[in-house]
Amino acid sequence: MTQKTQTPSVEESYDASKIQILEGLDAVRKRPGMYIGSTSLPGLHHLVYEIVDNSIDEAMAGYCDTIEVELLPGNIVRVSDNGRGIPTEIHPKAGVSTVEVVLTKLHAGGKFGDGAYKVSGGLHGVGVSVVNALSEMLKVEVHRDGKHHFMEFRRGVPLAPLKVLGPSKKRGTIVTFLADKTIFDTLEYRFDLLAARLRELAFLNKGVKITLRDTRDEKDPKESVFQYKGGIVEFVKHLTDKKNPIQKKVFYASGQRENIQIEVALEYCDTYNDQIFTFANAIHTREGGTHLEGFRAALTRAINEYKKKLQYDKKMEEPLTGDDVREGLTAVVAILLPNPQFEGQTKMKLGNGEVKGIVQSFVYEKLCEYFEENPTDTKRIIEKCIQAASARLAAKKARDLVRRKSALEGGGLPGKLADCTSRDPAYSELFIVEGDSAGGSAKQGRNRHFQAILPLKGKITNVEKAKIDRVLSDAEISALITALGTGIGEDFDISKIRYHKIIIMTDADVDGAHIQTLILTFFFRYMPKVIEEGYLYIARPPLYLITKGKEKFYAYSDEEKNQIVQNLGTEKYQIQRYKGLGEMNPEQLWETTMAPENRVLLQVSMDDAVIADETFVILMGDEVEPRRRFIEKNAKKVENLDL
Ligand code: 0RA
Repeated sequence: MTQKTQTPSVEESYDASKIQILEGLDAVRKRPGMYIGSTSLPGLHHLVYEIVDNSIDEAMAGYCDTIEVELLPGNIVRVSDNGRGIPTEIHPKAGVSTVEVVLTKLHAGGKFGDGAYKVSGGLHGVGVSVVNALSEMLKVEVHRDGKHHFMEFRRGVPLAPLKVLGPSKKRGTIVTFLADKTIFDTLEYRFDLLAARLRELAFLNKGVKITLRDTRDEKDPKESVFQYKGGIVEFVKHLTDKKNPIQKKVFYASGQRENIQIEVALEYCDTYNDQIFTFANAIHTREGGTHLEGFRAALTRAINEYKKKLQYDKKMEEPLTGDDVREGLTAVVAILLPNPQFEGQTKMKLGNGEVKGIVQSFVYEKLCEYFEENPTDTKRIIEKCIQAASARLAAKKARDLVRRKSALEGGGLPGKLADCTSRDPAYSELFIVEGDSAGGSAKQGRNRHFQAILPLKGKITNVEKAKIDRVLSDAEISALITALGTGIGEDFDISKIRYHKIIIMTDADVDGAHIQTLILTFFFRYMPKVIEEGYLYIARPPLYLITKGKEKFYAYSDEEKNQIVQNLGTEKYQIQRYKGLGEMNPEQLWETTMAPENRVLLQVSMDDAVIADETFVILMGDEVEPRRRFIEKNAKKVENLDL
């Protein structure tokens, strides 16, 4: 796996004798999920990562600087590196080549003996033999000791022993495999998912050049090259690319404490949200864990200390909270440790208890040094945190006011909400509708038993560019929050949500797309749980009405329109292009966009926080085309959802 920093000495070098043989491959084919998590898309991608991780190991040991991943026609994958190459000599215990041992025996890495960081627990580092067992075909080429070696397998079984094809001046390993279609649901690798992980690996392994090439469609080849000399500093710069940093330079620290390697980079921007990416042995710990806890504690403590030291206490007496010091923060925390324990629902939370204190004292020490040496950046950071605290206090006042007001009004719902009669959230839907006129049609056209309508006037505050107190004072947003029933910020409680379908219904024009984006951004930033739970949808009103005599056809895309027109042939028909929801009468709106049996809903999903965040920056930009593409790509089409 992708860990370990210690370069083995000559005596310890990985010779054939160190390879431990454990067991055969039948178990893997019987229960693939145990080894790679699933046999769906994530499991399929895991195969690629498994091989790449071995190449990364070579890079970390200082023997490899170039890795290539190719998606070939027929969904064949090739991973090449210029590392040492898998050892080729006859394994003393097994009596066959070490290549064969590595490719056929479970956990025969041999690289995780004493002294090396190893990944245990979770699904990581299961070994290339698992990939072999789950591949219909696998070929391995090793360039080593001046020779070009070759071996081939079918479902993990060797076709012939390792042979020499000829001389070679190169060094490295090339693995080419075709995943077993009788095991995997799909063999369609996704370029964007692979690219996101390979980019991450390139950031975490500074200097290593990783190329992803896709020639599955020979007519449309794609290629991305990831190489970052600046490592995680460049990672942070990449994440803050479209934002305004307030520091002159990114904070960076690296070092070793006890047997843990720690690397931290951070930068504050004039934004209001935080993004902290944590890694343990190059595994993205999405659920955080002890390294994150240590980092957060150090940040809060160091900033409060310098707030006092630089006499900012006169300006604000209150101590800064964790939320205050994280506002506008982008950070990457990457550690390497022996025997990581991965916990949590998705095994993406680091559990090693000792890590918290070690990371905390290291980061605290390095931050204090930085604050001593960079007074300008330090002042800006502290002032930014103090602003966050003032906004927090103001928002609390505003919230208290809202609470008191709603207590006075008996917890009343917003005046312009036309609520449904159902009180069962699982059955209730909220349509967020652009404009009063479309809102009027929707109110008349709906099924009032389970459909509620909230018309929004104009454009809501762009939450990307506003502080929480301004966001909360936006009348449209506060009506939305009240209608949802969840509360906001520290009050937020998903279990109080009043509707399990929240449907954004806007015009199919530029303004509509903008409003849609503003609403999406609000949920993404302030109520991501709503998206994660799968409660957020986008309605797709038809673009065309085609009438032939008394018959009506609705088309939701240009292709559909063309299809309908083609089917009608030379018959007489009329086409009306809908410019807005307002052009439809209540019955039409119901029939085309609201009725569960006819409508097209897109479920909004968040696949990867990094991809999502990047795209939200695109979404907030002025260009409509990338925004439309994003929405189409990320919204899963769920037709006839209620049937
Ligand atoms: C076993 C031992 C050594 C390297 C590897 C396996 C190895 C595996 C893969 C898979 C893809 N690329 C790879 N590169 C290396 C240690 C080699 C030595 O001691 O010379």
